[in-house]
Amino acid sequence: MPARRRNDGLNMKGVNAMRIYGDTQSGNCLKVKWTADHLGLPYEWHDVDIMAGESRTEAFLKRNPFGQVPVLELDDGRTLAQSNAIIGFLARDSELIPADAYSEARMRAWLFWEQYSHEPYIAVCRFHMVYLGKPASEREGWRVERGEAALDVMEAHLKDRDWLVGDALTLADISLLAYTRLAHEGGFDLAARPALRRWIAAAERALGLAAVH
Ligand SMILES: N[C@@H](CCC(=O)N[C@@H](CS)C(=O)NCC(=O)O)C(=O)O
Repeated sequence: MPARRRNDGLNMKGVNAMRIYGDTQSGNCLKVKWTADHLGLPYEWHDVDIMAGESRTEAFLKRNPFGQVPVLELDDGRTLAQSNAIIGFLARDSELIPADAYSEARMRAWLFWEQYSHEPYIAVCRFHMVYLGKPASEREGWRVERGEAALDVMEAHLKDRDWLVGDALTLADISLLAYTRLAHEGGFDLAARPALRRWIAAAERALGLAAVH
């Protein structure tokens, strides 16, 4: 069977820039920005104020019926939602995806884990505090517990590794960096998690981001 071609025929480095619809306070959106920036892909950034309902307008819902950012819009008008799907698309055939099939699968396992076992707890606690202005004491206990457990899993995994998968930055690091580096804004404390703090600093350096800690 011939090897599958991953190029869809679009020239991502072409003249017409793609558009990213997002909120620069949102980790899900920043994953997409960091990936495009790291790969040197040209894009136009369009700010969407989710608190003002801009992700629920008729025009926006045509781009993403779920009414959420981020959304990628290609120069031919096709759109793509879901942060981890978008970064996978942008980074196809790049060094951000391990070449070896098993390592690539492990990287994708972290992306699924991020959306099911990390983001709903850490990012949502942060949403309640940063966007809705609630104090840490009003966070939902079950959500806090699962967020703490997710951070513990990462701390244990990174204890004797520099990166989540293999020996270089991959999409797994980009995806998980987004809300882990902002965990304190959701009331989580990384002080007793030295491996996580070291990994955050290394990933921020690799992406050229100013440190948040
Ligand atoms: N699973 C989605 C989650 C996207 C998401 O939750 N987006 C939030 C901002 S971080 C949003 O647009 N919320 C507005 C709304 O739901 O109305 C992804 O990874 O892209």
